Amino acid sequence: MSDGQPAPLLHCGRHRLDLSYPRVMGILNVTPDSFSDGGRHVALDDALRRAEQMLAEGAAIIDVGGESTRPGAAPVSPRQELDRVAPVVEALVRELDALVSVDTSSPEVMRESAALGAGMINDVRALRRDGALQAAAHSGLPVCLMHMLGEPGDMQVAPHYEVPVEEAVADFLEARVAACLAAGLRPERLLLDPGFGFAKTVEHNLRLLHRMERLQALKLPLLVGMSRKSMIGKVLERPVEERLPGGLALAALAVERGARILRVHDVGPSVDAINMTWAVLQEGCDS
Ligand code: 7PJ
Repeated sequence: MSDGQPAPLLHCGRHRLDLSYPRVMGILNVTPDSFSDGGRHVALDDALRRAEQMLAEGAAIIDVGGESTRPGAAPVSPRQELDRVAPVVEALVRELDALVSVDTSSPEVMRESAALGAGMINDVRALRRDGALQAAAHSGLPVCLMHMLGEPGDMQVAPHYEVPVEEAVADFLEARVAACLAAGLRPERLLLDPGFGFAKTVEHNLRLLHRMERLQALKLPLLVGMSRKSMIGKVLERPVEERLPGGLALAALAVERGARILRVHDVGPSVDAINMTWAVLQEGCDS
């Protein structure tokens, strides 16, 4: 392959995910403010329809999250998180046979989601919670390890790095990979994410994307999430509902710098932007 990335078939429970080209992960938030509050049944139905739409638009994965990790967000208990996430995971697996990833740091949520048929774990805390390494190892599922310093509640207070941000991120991820391997996780089931917007200034985020090739040295598939984030808002001075063009530009650049999974809200437009970028990059490979 052109970019020296590892063998690209990821085993995600019953699903196989071909990462020989860049794929889209659609975001499905199931925090109480994300769907209409007409009761549990209505909320579940809304979540299913939204997921169905994202799959029809070309999402390969649906990322279900029940904890808000936005800057300054309040923590939720594993019980609350499980109450939000479990019915949705179960329905997406049963009714849509979707490849579901669960955006969680809680070992309880990892265990229960795996039992319900989820195919991937996406942990913004990179399995640093007590028991998370063991729960993830036991699940046998792929895990996305993301870089963040501190906790969502305080991470944006004054992000500061002693070394260039891409080096700090690479060192952190390398250490987390080592911890995972020591806990029995298989290297071919690990993915890495620089964690755009997590304990980073806008300058850190821009530099990290620009230098993302540094992370390819770790030889694991890269996942990135920049959709609608404040780095777009700050550069373009756009509110959250006007950040799609900026996000598509970032997605194209991320693919060019080796990203293989893009975590996005706007699936259809992102699939087109990514496929167009990929077509150009492939043209350079045969000559
Ligand atoms: C990310 C995430 C990200 C991964 C969130 C938001 C904040 N998981 N979960 N990477 N961001 N892997 O979507 O604005 O960047 S929640």
